[in-house]
Amino acid sequence: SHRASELLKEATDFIKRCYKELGKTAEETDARIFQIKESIDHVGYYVHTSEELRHGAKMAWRNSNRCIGRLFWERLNVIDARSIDQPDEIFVSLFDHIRLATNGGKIRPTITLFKPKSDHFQLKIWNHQLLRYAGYETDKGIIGDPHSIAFTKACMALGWEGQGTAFDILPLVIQVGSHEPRWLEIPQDIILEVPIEHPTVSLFDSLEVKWYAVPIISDMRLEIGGINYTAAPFNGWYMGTEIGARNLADETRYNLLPMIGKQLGLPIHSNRSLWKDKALVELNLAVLDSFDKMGVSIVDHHTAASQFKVFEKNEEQAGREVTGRWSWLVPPLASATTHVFHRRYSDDLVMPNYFYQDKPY
Ligand code: HEM
Ligand code: NRG
Repeated sequence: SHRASELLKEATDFIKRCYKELGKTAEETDARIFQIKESIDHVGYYVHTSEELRHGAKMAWRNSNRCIGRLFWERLNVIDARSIDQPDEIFVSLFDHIRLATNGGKIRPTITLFKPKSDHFQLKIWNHQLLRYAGYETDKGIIGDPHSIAFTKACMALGWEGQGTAFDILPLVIQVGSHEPRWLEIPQDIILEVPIEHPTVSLFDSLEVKWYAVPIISDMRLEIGGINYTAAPFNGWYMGTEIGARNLADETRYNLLPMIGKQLGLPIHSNRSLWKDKALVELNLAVLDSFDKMGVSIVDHHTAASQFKVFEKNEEQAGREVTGRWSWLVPPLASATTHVFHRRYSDDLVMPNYFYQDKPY
């Protein structure tokens, strides 16, 4: 069939690239491709070896055009959870992921791979990230993270109730096949959070601002050699600006700059006072200093850009072209002080890779 020949083509492309990078012989490569062809002919799919899975997930990180953290692609910790398909066990592996990745603050880049999508099985994780704050629309305006409003409503429709604070951690929601989704609260003791405080001045009046330690993207699909891992939560550590220049600062997110401007005594009615710029710098200093004080891994944007430069050099030496999306790679603060600003990247799609998927709610 068309589907089978498409799958064999994707698989063959992947195995050739993967086995070459792993230093395997032409005989091994050909034998594996033959075996995959047989499998596709007989059952319509094939199963990755753990070595293919491990390297495929790393290649996909290396090919993530919007990611500035790719220098460390070879150091991805890959957890093979393909033997698991029961909701209770799935929740346990997601909790394990949070605990192992958090590692007391010394964050380990980690991915957990569940059974890929097939005619018989499909796992969907509804959460955008395993750890994320709820957002509520109230009479007095939005409380919490506006980014989470739709998902928070879905959780509440399933029977979840939040505390109603600006920083309620959402529950995990998973769905197997067309069964009803199931939700479970994440145990407090595996959630690491960092109170954000400036080393010398009070930025937030009486509001207690915090952020969670580990960004674990859980709504993307990993495609390796034509096989679709629809549940493949992955994490690295934060770059400070993600929190300090976007999550806490965007007008459509926590929108804290006006409060900070007032706290700092800046003339917030004059654009030319550059009060937003000053407030952003102090907020970003506070984020980095707070993570440092708690011993939680985080990278500043200058260091991240230098690391990305090393990645570019490494890739050139390996004979691979670096693909990238400029508009995402350029940090949202001090952009032109990083080399990324001053060069171009071609945004070509290279496989394997991570993809967005439709939201189930
Ligand atoms: C995007 C940094 C690890 C895959 C990003 C972004 C940053 C970043 C700053 C842009 C996010 C945004 O603007 O919203 C880092 C750092 C890491 C890291 C500092 C530390 C190790 C990883 C890992 C993977 C990965 C382990 C996958 C295995 C991606 C992908 C995107 C991305 C797929 C695009 C996400 C989207 O489109 O929403 N990364 N990353 N990154 N990163 Fe990384
Ligand atoms: N900007 C998002 C997270 C996106 C991915 N960033 C990473 N990924 N650092 C936010 O929550 O702010 N990672 O895998 O480390």
